[in-house]
Amino acid sequence: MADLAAVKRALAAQRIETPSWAFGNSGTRFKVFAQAGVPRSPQEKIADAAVVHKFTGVAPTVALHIPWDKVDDYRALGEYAASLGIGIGAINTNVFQDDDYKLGSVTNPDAGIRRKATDHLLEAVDIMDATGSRDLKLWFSDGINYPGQDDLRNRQDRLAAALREAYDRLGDHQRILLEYKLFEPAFYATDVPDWGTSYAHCVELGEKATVCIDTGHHAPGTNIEFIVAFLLRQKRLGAFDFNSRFYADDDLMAGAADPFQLFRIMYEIVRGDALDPAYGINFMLDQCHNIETKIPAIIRSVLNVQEATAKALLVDRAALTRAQNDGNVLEANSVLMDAYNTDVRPLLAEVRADLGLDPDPVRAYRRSGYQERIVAERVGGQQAGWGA
Ligand code: PSV
Ligand code: MN
Ligand code: MN
Repeated sequence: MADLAAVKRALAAQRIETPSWAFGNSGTRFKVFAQAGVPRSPQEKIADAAVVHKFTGVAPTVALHIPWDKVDDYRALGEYAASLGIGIGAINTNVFQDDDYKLGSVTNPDAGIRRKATDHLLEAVDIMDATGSRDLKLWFSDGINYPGQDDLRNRQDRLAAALREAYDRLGDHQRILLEYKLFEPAFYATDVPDWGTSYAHCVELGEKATVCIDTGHHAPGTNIEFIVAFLLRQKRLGAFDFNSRFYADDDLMAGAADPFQLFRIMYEIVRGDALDPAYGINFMLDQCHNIETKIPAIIRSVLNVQEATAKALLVDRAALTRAQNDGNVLEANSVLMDAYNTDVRPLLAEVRADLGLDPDPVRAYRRSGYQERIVAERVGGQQAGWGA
């Protein structure tokens, strides 16, 4: 049996980072459905993130996306976040929304455009210095649409050169999180398409470069928990971008489409002793709430990650090891499924009560009046940056 007191301690100590862009309006390339009360500024996104933390107790940092969250004074922005009880998490770069990047950013055949993109990465490290952020999160939309359009191998060399510059600019406590994505917006070949490519670049760079797994960025049927296990073994797993997908990069709420997959991922995290914030994995959400109300949806996502984690912590590891060593296939599988099929909501309610929180954060948010207040106060909210 798992030690319940230890499980509760681990759940209380868990940390999940929210993305600033999830609080803004978003949509698909077909339509953005504007919602009332969405933030009009980075400060208001941070205020909403602080509210998510207030009701969940486990979301004390918010990731920024530059230039979506551009301000004149980043130090002041960091201080503002601190005044609301949260910190600035990963700084996400954006080298995908400029006409210059049609043929790529850091892998563009034009050296001038590569310079511009690389300078943006360096600027992001300046912002990390000013805000106290540890993580530089890099996602490149770079790739090509047609065979022969550009030289696949030269593009890897250009990517490596830009990563090297950014890496060398990092402070001692800072690191790179390199995200991969199978396809989109490039359709024939993406320059960082998979964890193997990201991993190889990270190894080339040095210890401060680690892989970010965005759960929505794989081919259907990919065994993501295997990737987690492998990267943990290599000490190169730095972060997650959690979200759900039914088809491609759907960015739906984490744990909504496939809670069993999220459980299997979190089991590998627990198995690898990597849940504790001291281990250093940044468990981020990267989602868009196109049709549902944003703040309660983000709270719901945090709870979904917590539920998957609680189930993972409840796995009877001794019984599992015994069954595995005995070659008892059915018993090993049922040990895992017993944990997955446990209703952990009462356990999490206890953890929240112990932290002085309402056991039901979504209901508590609805009762708080915050949603009505922002709807009344905020007119003309911002788009997250997607789906114009
Ligand atoms: C790309 O699809 C991605 O997952 C990257 O993390 C971006 O920075 C993010 O989406 C923006 O929503
Ligand atoms: Mn992502
Ligand atoms: Mn994505």
